[in-house]
Amino acid sequence: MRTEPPPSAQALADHYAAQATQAPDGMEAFWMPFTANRQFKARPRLLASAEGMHYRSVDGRQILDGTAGLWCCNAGHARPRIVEAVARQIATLDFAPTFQMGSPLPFVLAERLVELAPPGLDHVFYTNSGSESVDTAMKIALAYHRARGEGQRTRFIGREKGYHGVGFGGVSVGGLPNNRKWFGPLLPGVDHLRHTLDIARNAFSQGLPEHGAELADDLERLIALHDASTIAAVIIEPISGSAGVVLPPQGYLQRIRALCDTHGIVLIFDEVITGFGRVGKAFAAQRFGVTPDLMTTAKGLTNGCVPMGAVFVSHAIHDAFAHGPAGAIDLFHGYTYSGHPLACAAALATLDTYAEENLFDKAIELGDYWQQAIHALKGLPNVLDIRNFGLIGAIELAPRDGAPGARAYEIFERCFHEGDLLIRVTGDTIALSPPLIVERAHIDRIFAVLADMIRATP
Ligand code: PXG
Ligand code: PLP
Repeated sequence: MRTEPPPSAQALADHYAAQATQAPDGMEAFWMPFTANRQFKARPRLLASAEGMHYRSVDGRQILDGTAGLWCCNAGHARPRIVEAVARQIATLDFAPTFQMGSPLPFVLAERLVELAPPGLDHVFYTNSGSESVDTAMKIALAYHRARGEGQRTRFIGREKGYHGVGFGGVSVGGLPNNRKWFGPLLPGVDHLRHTLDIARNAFSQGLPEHGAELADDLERLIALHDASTIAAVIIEPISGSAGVVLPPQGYLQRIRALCDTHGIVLIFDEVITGFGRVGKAFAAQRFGVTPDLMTTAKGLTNGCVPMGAVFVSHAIHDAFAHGPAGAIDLFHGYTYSGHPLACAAALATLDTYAEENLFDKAIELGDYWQQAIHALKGLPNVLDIRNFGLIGAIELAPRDGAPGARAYEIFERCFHEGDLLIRVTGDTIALSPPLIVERAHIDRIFAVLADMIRATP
């Protein structure tokens, strides 16, 4: 009996590469996340490759990336250092446990990360995503209070319009009704601050809005209602991304910090989007001069190329766990893939790329240009508000009567199919967050295409 020789490694690699760049034969089995599956599969938008500021679609078009993937590819795509580091690492050590075992890279990376973080956030707990970072931070806050003998502090305060990922913890403190209403009662003992979007007073603000710092006093209302002694933590995004870019009014974050300090409440900043250069410093905490006790990150940590998240932990919180006997486990929490070697290699090469190219300065260097370019869309049909900070922007459109979200979705489709531009929409808000390697010519193109598509969409 003759058997075919097995295909060579090279032939197989060619086969995988071809498969990854062509439209797939069947699309039914993949249940796509946060997607209108039937609509998408009837007219797919498929990306095959990426380099620098651009994707290439499976039909061979160059698509300008106006969103850094999903707010994560801050250094742009296929950066050589990162590609090389990940390729070498997978051939050297593909996996190593971090429960009662270790390997060098998670330690090396954590030292690098705490150098970048605001002073005092000097420990790092690894996760695989923003959602896991949020779950982790919430559990650390609870356990911290318990370790200090204040185990009655179990309540969490989130905020309306907040997005903290999709775990039960994150959905419970989150404030987006569609993400909550399907999933039952969620975590008990959660309350929400009012959001800070006030288009009536702040429409077309350039940078941080002037009005609304007093909304931070809403925390006093919740403290009066529940009593501070029951509250473990407040979790907010310095800038809400997913809700369509909601900015903190000037002075708001400082006021929240002061109230948390007065009342012994842990302050968690969710910097999954704002971290790693998006607003002109490593973290929004530094740009705004407000340091939280716990800081959740993911996305830009590895430039989006290997899933990874990290929770930054203050000295005081970390040390509250270090009082048991030497053989006692600090924290009964962790993921199989916490500190995965491939993710660590990707993160280290990402941090080097950010540093070499001074990418954390870009959102300040280009901030005025970006601001002028986006605000030039004021006056186009249906544009109700424009918001910007760092290299983030949002254009709020009037919803169509009886069809909320339809207008923005149509603009999104047109940008992709006709304008070769990737944008992001939530509801009737267009959100933009280009890779930090963006140049003025790209910014010009993003807003020229967008203006055309907004005009073309009744
Ligand atoms: N917190 C914040 C502030 C986020 O923005 C998460 C947590 C969850 O991260 P993971 O890695 O579990 O998705 C996020 C994620 C969008 C969009 O278009 C935003 C996110 C994810 C997908 C889409 O606004 N943010
Ligand atoms: N479910 C089962 C049955 C498991 O054994 C584990 C981990 O060992 C998990 C879930 C959690 O997986 P992960 O650590 O990847 O989050």
